[in-house]
Amino acid sequence: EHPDIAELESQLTTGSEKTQLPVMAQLQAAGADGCQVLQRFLLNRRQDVATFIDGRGYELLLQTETDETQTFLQENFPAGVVALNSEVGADYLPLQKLLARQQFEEADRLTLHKLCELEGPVAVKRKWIYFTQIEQFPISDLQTMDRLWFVHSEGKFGFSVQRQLWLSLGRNWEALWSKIDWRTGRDWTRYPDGFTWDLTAPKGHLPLSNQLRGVQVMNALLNHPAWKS
Ligand code: UYC
Repeated sequence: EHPDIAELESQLTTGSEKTQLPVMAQLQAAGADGCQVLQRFLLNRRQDVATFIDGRGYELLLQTETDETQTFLQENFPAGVVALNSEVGADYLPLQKLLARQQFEEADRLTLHKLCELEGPVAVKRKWIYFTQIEQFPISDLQTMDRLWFVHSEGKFGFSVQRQLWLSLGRNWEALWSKIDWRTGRDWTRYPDGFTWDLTAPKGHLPLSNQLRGVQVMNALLNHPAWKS
């Protein structure tokens, strides 16, 4: 039957995040009227720091692909819902575009590339970062990438999520690997096909950090001052 748009709107504005996620999907499915509610909702929240609720709303409108929603996004959120801050003039728009479409595998590769760029041209060529350089990486750049992952994964992915899990496991790497499905028993998960490139993955599964050369890169990333405020 016809969903009651007004009822959904009131659930959207008063509900918990857990309620808001399915309500947003129902509004999008309800067509133009529902999408207008989503648009108003996003506009009303845009003074605040974006959460994964804003990310989901943005994604749903993006998926709608009507002229109205696309014009709305272009005019009001041309770079998405996360501020793409960088201290070094890096462009995070391509990462935003991949994550907003939940293209997690491509986004993971691009994240690795952006980290290499933060180190410099030698790292870009080498295709992996050297752990001693990581503490020099700008806070705002790491926070931007983390926020993009978090906001476009219903709060599941990102370095700060991995850090929280790692701390909650008493900083035990072995425990973290199993928790985030990077290892099962003695077997490392195989790149890329063993990993789960969608939201059915466990919390903290992405982005990846290749452990082939040891844990120092991951250790330096999760200990960066970006997560300590
Ligand atoms: N890979 O196994 N990985 C690669 C992971 C390991 C290996 C890339 C993560 C274990 C080789 C990414 C895990 C291991 C290559 C990841 C994982 C291993 C490769 C692409 C679980 C063997 C290069 C970016 C911890 C026992 C050959 C990059 C190839 C690539 C990520 C092997 C993102 C999280 C110890 C040989 N692995 N990696 O850095 O396929 O090359 O290109 O971590």
